[in-house]
Amino acid sequence: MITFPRRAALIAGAAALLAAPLFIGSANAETTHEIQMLNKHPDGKGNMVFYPNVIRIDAGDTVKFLPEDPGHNSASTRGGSPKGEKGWKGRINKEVEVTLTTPGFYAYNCTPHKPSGMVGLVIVAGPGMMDNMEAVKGLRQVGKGKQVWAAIWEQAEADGLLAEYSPEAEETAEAAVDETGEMMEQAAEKLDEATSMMEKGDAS
Ligand SMILES: [Cu+2]
Repeated sequence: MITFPRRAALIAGAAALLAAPLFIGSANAETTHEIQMLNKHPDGKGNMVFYPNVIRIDAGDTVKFLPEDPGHNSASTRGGSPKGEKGWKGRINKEVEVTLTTPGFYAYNCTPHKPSGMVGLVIVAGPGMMDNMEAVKGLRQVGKGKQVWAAIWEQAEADGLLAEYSPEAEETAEAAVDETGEMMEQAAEKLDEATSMMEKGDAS
């Protein structure tokens, strides 16, 4: 019979094995990304901010803008979306949710606080994503927006968010997901075995 500490360790180990690959596997699914609209940056980096103000997502993912503080909205910046994309215009104090299917660069701002630097960038990875990069980078910003816009692009560059979409990298990621899927099946089998061993132990 399996003693209690051993049984607890076994269950904890199996649970960890099962939980970790599940998390990796979900990276491939369509995801919702949240961006807060705030009066103050949580780390003191200025007032009137989108947080975070630059993200890279996969085509088909959704971005949700949350009105955490009053007085803000999220609206596409004119000329700041890929060709054929109309963009969005959220109302003040309202949550707005957009699903972005066309790869490329999307500039947006808060209508009342654009001159205060409340601007942001969403990068949608996929084929053809680079087509409008220079156009969006060169958008004319006003007031403090100029400074924030420059900082956003520096940050994006530093974090590797401006990298061209690569199908090879995508395939590698998919292969890794397949591999973790197999690991999960094996772990599930082991868990079944362990459970039936425990049940036998309990019965004796
Ligand atoms: Cu605002």
